[in-house]
Amino acid sequence: MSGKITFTMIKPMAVKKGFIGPIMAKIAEGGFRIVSMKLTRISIEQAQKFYEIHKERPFYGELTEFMSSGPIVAAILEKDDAVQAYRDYIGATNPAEAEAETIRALYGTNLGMNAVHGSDSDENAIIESDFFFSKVERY
Ligand code: FUP
Repeated sequence: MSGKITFTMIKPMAVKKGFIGPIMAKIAEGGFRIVSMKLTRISIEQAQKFYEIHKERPFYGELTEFMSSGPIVAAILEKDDAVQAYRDYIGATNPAEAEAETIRALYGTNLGMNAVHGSDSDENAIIESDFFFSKVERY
């Protein structure tokens, strides 16, 4: 059975461009309920840990530098089949290839600065949620 939660981040460039409001509105419009949310900033070490799965990829350095370059919004979202529903809703990794009206198509800058993160499995949704939020920060 598919899980009910997924984890998202609004990435630094989207925060810098003033897209927190429009992205949160779009998330609400998509029927995702906010379980937890915070405006925060991660260190390069935290970014390296969060993206450890991509350690061997050529873009790892650039990705972790970018993700620690400014504030982000972290959130846990709830919906039936949340992981897949949210991945469909945000669109392809590269905003240029993302379907029209998806969050990445609307608010992404380029492949690296693609507006938002979305968990890729139920297992990672739990790991990523635990990375940012304690039990008492969930509603
Ligand atoms: P996604 O699951 O859609 O977030 O995509 P991936 O897990 O493949 O990639 C994670 C992040 O690495 C992306 F959000 C952006 C970045 N990335 C690059 O910067 N270059 C690439 O070639 C692929 C991904």
